[in-house]
Amino acid sequence: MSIKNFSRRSFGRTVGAAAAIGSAGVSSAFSSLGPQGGDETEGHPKQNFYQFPQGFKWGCATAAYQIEGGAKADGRGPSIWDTFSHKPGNTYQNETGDVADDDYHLYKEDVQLLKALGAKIYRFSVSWPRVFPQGTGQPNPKGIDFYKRLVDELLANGIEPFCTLFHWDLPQALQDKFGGWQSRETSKAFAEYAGYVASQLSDKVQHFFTMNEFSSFIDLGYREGRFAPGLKLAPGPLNQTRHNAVLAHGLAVQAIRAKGKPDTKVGVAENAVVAVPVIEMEPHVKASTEAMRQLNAPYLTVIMEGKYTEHYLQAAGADAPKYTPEDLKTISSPLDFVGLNVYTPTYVRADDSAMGFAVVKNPSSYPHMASSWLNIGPDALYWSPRHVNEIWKVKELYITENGASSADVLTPDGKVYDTDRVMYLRNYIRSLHRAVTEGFPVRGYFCWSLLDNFEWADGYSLRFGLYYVDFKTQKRYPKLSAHFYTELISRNAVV
Ligand code: GBH
Repeated sequence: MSIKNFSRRSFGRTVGAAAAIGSAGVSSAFSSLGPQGGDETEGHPKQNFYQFPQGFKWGCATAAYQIEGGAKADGRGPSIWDTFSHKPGNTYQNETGDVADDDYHLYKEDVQLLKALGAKIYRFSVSWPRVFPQGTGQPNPKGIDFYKRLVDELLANGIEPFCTLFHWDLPQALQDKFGGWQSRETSKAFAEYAGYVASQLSDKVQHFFTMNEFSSFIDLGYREGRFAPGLKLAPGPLNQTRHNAVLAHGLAVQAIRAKGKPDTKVGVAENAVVAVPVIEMEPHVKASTEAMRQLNAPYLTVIMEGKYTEHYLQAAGADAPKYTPEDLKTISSPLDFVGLNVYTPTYVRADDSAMGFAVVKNPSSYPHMASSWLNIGPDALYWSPRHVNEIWKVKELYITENGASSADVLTPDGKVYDTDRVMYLRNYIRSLHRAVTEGFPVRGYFCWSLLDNFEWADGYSLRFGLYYVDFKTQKRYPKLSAHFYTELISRNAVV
């Protein structure tokens, strides 16, 4: 069945195919809430104020280590997250990604879950140590073959694949040999790997992201030690490590262009700090624009501007990274699009300091989702694309992640009423609608995430999926939010 004649009548049946893994189907699971698809007889408003432009793309995002499992399958080498999660005390109840959602074996069912939502795009990540078990050298044919099969399955179901090359699962061999991102040897190895994947997949994948979220894998992994590889570097080595990561991104952009098919598109997926003005008025708006540049200095700003801000270099002093002018050119290699992962706002006000802004600390009463860091601030999904577009004039933007954790409860009859996640998504996507309506070039949105999964140091204790996963049986159940998202996609409007 093609995606075109994917009517709500056939909807239940499509998911029925996935019922082997326990999904009852989104519509049938919530049939008491009314039909989908929205014709006027069904009591919905005739005109939806939050209508998105035709062709806007909706989908979901995942990451290899969080969903695949199959940790030792078909010659996969260990990653730093295997090592880190297997060391007691590093993750919630010492949980690991050994099995996770077992998507390595269940990917066909998971593609059906995407299709049941009506998703047109899917952002997955490639596990580097599946493809190069030792980080470099001989590729493992069975590793890349998995992604070829996944891509074929997506395309056969009318879903466009978007490929992320690095979502934190660095081959352990490169950590052992070079100290991981502490060395530019790892940056070079990343470019080789990226070029190889592009050469293998770009006949069917048009969009590649180099890295996912520099600050997460560098600052949490090499400064705070709460993520793999669990290091706490001093400021000098830390800044050099950050530099090696953005350099790796730039080298990979060049390698993908060299090895991929001519019309291959390259970008990055970054959780840029989102500076939101405390009040939408001058001078706070102006202050938030400068804050956006300064607060992202070591990552997105240097990628977009080809230089570190003066303030960043001054503040680092003797701890500033060492680099050549050539490095900066490489780091700022032109991109086809920018991906933004958006979760929380950072409030900013104008002040009379040299930089003209101050970050405002939230009171303890500030509301958050199940993850204590996940402060609720829908405006972030307006300001992130606005700032990035106004400051750096990008061609295209994607929201590469947005979503929320809830304390989901599976009822005895297999339902999950995640009203808080629906509230979160509805309000954030309304803000996105404002950004799109004002003309910022956002082309698509990837909800984080398709499935509950291995939430890094939080193990399986925090759930971000549109589908609930029973990790004992690997059964998937559509949550209320899956029903909401299906309806949103089918109307191309916030519901
Ligand atoms: C994304 O990061 C990731 O890309 C994705 O893999 C992840 O599953 C998803 O968010 C949900 O968390 O432990 O208090 O130090 C979002 C940015 C950066 C937010 C790290 C959480 C750790 C907070 N994340 N941060 S804390």
